[in-house]
Amino acid sequence: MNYRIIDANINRANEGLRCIEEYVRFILNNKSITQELKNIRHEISFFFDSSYESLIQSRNTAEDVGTNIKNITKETNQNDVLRANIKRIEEALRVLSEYGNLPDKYRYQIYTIEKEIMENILSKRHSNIKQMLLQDKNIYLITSHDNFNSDDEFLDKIASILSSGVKIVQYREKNKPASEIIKIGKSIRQLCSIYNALFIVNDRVDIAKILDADGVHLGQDDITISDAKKILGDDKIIGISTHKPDDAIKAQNEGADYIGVGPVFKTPTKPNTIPVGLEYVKWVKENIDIPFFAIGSINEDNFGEVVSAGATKIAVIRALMSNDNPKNFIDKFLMEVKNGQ
Ligand code: TZP
Ligand code: MG
Repeated sequence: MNYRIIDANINRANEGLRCIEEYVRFILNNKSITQELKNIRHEISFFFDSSYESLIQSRNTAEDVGTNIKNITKETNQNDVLRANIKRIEEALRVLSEYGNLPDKYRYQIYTIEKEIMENILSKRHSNIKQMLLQDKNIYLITSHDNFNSDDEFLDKIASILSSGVKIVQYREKNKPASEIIKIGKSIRQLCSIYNALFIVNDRVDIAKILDADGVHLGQDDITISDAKKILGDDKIIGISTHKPDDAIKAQNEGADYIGVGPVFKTPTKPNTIPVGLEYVKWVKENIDIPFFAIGSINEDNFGEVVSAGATKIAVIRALMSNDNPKNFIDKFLMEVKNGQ
């Protein structure tokens, strides 16, 4: 065995592994990949452990003809550092396998980890974009076809609310057949595009996909966030209703882009649900990092309390759908948020 080659490449692999471990740990905050990298480092050291003394004795850095050769790449940002170090590890592991019989499985593990890291980076990038999209959305319209005599009347109301400044709309329809939901959904989708508003579909991930919605809103009993991502991809917004701290923590851990928080007050839309009250709003404000919309019978008379509890975003049905002057409601709420901050 050529100990100088082995020694140099163990060091090279370890240094590279450490560099990417720090990236995964402190930039991506990914615990499982961090652990995998640590395990590989330890296993490689362990594999060559019996040769440790010979390896150190063979070391002659002062006379290494390679130490004066300049680095070809001068890494300029964190992603370049990451990429260069992944390549460094792969090369070092190849050398260790050729000259020191290190099993190839470690190199293959790094190839898989490289893919996982890249997917993680992309998904983080998508999350950041979605957080930015949600940032200025303070009033979320949830549609209800109840109390409208025709589809046209219903769509006109949505258009009037959009023209009053609402920038996010959820099409919620529990009673119609899929074909009709798709037909009406297409029209709402178009209206949202015209008014530059986000268009979200309630419950139905399949219909969100068909309508090329900006996202889907799930309930606790609907398909999971990760399954919704499989269908819609990483760039679509996924929101979920939550009713207690455990729901909110789970949603955040599973990668929800926002949560609904409620029902804050008793609402006829959910007649059998006990309201969660303002306490839960306060808890979410203090403990959850993703955007949240307070929901459930929020209106002009009580939104002050909701804002005082820490909400800057609300989702409403009646306060907009049954309001002859949606602009007035929107302006007053935005003023309340502004004054409350
Ligand atoms: N989820 C919790 S409360 C609610 C939903 C869909 C209904 C909200 O409607 P309103 O008219 O704002 O009380
Ligand atoms: Mg639902």
